[in-house]
Amino acid sequence: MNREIRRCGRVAIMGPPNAGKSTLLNSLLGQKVAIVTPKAQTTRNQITGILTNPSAQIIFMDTPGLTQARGRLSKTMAQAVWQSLAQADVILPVLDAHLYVRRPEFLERDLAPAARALANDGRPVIAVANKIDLFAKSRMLPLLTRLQEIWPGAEIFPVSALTGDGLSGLVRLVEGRLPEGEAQYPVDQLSTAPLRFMVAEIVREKLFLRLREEVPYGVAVEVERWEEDSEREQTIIHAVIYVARSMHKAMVIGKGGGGIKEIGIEARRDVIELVGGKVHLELWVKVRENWTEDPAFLRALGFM
Ligand SMILES: Nc1nc2c(ncn2[C@@H]2O[C@H](COP(=O)(O)OP(=O)(O)OP(=O)(O)O)[C@@H](O)[C@H]2O)c(=O)[nH]1
Ligand SMILES: [Mg+2]
Repeated sequence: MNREIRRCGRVAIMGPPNAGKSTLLNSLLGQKVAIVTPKAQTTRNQITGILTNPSAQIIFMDTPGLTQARGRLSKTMAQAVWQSLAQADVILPVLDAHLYVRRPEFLERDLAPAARALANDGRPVIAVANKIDLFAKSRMLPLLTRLQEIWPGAEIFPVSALTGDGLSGLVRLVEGRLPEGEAQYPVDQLSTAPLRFMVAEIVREKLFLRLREEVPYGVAVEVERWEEDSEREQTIIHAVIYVARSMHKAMVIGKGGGGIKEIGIEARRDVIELVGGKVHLELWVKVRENWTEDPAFLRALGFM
């Protein structure tokens, strides 16, 4: 372990769906560990991202967007949020500042409950006002003032996770709020997520980007086979795409298999970046009616 590291702690990145939590995690690490799409409810699990600087190790936990939990899958997603909150030394609520610049009347509704819940918590709260690249600087001050009124216990920090604006300052601020302690992970470790999970997530990202309406929310991906083919010097990966309804299978496969082929091509590109070398990625689609309500299957997929 690195002897210079004096601070180490866990930081929960949490907030409404689509606020840019996963984008923020990836930008902070300078590498993609969490999938990102324009659709709400992309993240389903706690995703750990470890940032090790010369003097501190920050263990970020990206979490699913907080919404009204309906059904078993969304309940397990909510559990991932509460578990992360319980583990956190520092709490990092992420807000879509652009949304609140346009709709200031939502601020009170969205923030006041969290501000109240954490008022006597004692842990540092750094509220990240994200997406500042989307509006004029002149609109910033009124927003930050209002945020501070609603959440007096929080330090408020404006950033753009997309452009990187403000991120180095945010890292310094977070570092200063961490407890003292030695690094908990090797300095070159970026995440605790297994490669199999990351590959399944990459495939799910491509599905989310392609599918419409409710279809992506009934999709799950599991890597079933992972083999190193030493003769051909390639990694063979078989992944199964589960859909919750039989009519969704045809939508994933697409006309003449075109849809699934495109998903395979796009996913393979990212998988190569992740694992290096040659990759043979095969995708199958299986119907599993109502898997989102099946606790045993959810556990098999790695949900708690
Ligand atoms: N313009 C702009 N877009 C952003 C920024 N941060 C995130 N986005 C976009 O917002 C959308 C949602 O980003 P995600 O990172 O997936 O959001 P999330 O909070 O992780 O969403 P869930 O996992 O669904 O809760 C994507 O289209 C991102 O490209 C930002 O700083 N500026
Ligand atoms: Mg996310």
